[in-house]
Amino acid sequence: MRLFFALPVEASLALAIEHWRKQNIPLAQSPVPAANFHITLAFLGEVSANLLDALCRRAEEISHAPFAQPGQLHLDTMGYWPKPGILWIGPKHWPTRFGQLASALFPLGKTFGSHRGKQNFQPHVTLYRHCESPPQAIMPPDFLIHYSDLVLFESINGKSGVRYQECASWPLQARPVRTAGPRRPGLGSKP
Ligand code: 3AM
Repeated sequence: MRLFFALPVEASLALAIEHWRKQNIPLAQSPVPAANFHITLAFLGEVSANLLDALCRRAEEISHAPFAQPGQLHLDTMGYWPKPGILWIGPKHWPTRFGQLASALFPLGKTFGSHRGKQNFQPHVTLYRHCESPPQAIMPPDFLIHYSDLVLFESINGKSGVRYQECASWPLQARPVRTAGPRRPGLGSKP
C-alpha cells in the first residue's frame, strides 16, 4: 500500500481553490483534480498491510503529543518546484507545532514504509504536475485552512489516474500537560 499522512482539504475550500486556479493560472496541462487536494505531512511510500496496525498505533500516539493541536494555515503564496514541475500554493509561515507534527511523522516512512528521502517540509497544495515553466498568478492566493485531524491516505493508481483514499484518521488531541495541583494553604494562613 502506498501511504502518506496529510491534512484533507474540505470540499468547499477545494472548490474555491479550483475556481481561483481557473481564474488566475489557467494552464492546460495536468491540473490536479480538486478532489485530490491535500496537504502532505509525511510520505511513507510502500507499507505492507501487516504493518498497518502498528503504524496506526504509532500515529495515534503522535496525535496526543503536545504539538498535536488543531490550527490554521493561511495559503498565501504560490511556488514552483522545477524538477517534478510542481506548481503549488501554501503558507509563507506556519505554526511551529505544525512543523513538529510533520517531523514526528516523517521517520515513520523509514520504520514502516519504503521512503528514505530527506525532509524538506513546505506545506503545500499541489495544483499542477509536469508543469514546464512557472506561470505568474494574476491574484495571489488567499485561503485559510482550518485543520483538526491527521489523516492516513492510500494513493491508488487507476485507469482514470491517481486517487487518494482515506484509510484512518485521528483528531489532533494533545494530552494536557500535568501541572502540580493547587498548593494547600500553609498552617498560618488565614481562611
Ligand atoms: O501532492 P503532494 O506533493 O502534496 O508529492 C506526492 C504527494 O504529495 C508525495 O506524496 C503525496 C501523495 O502522492 N510523494 C509521492 N512520491 C513521493 C516521493 N517519492 C512523495 N513525496 C516524497 N517522495
